[in-house]
Amino acid sequence: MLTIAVSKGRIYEDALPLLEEAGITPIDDPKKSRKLILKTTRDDVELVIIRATDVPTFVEYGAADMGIAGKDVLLEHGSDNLYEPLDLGIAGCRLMTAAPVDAPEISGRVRVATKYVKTAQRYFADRGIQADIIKLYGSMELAPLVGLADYIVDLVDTGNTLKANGLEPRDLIINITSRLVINKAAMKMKHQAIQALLDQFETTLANR
Ligand code: PRT
Ligand code: MG
Repeated sequence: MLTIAVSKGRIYEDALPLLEEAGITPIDDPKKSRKLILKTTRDDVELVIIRATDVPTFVEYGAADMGIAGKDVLLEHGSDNLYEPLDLGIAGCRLMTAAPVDAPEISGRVRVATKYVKTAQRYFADRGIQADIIKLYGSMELAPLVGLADYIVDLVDTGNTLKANGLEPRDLIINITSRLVINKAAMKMKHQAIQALLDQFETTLANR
């Protein structure tokens, strides 16, 4: 049995066509079902549906053989215990700093609200900027509006969320796509099945 960890939102939507090309179609629709383990049209493959940020943890510990996770989540998780053999090119966005429209550049210490604490810390440190990072779990856009922070670090796709809250994107930290990650032991123990799936994904992506 091969277990693949996927999160329910946009990554799942974008991953579905890739999985289908490999003959993997979930029997239940995770939007309608409360099941967390989804059987598929391949009896040797099941999906586990988890939070996006939990995907590297499940794969690292071998609770899933492989998973699909955003580079944002992988950077923040920061594990050397995963193979990351393939950029799936799906669920693309940008990790950026953002600030209120027309707010002046801040000299000296800045306050930054984000759920990407480690990545933001590294980014500001690399630039020699003193930053106090405030960890939030959501609604980052609110922080500059209520005086909690000068900047946020968050994912930007269309930019509509920033705009709706009077914020503007400032600096690009990194372009984000989703990656296939594989448990190291599974890569040895289930090499044939995993390699076959990898080849299939690569072929599908090459034909896009
Ligand atoms: O469990 P949780 O709710 O935190 O995760 P989720 O349900 O959002 O997970 P899922 O499966 O949707 O995947 C989240 C992953 O999708 C992220 O880790 C990214 O790799 C990727 N992704 C791509 C995005 C976006 N684009 C994106 N735009 N994740 C979030 N957003 C949010 C962003 O945080 C902001 O609030 O969308 C808003 C910005 O969008 P625009 O279009 O208004 O700019
Ligand atoms: Mg979400």
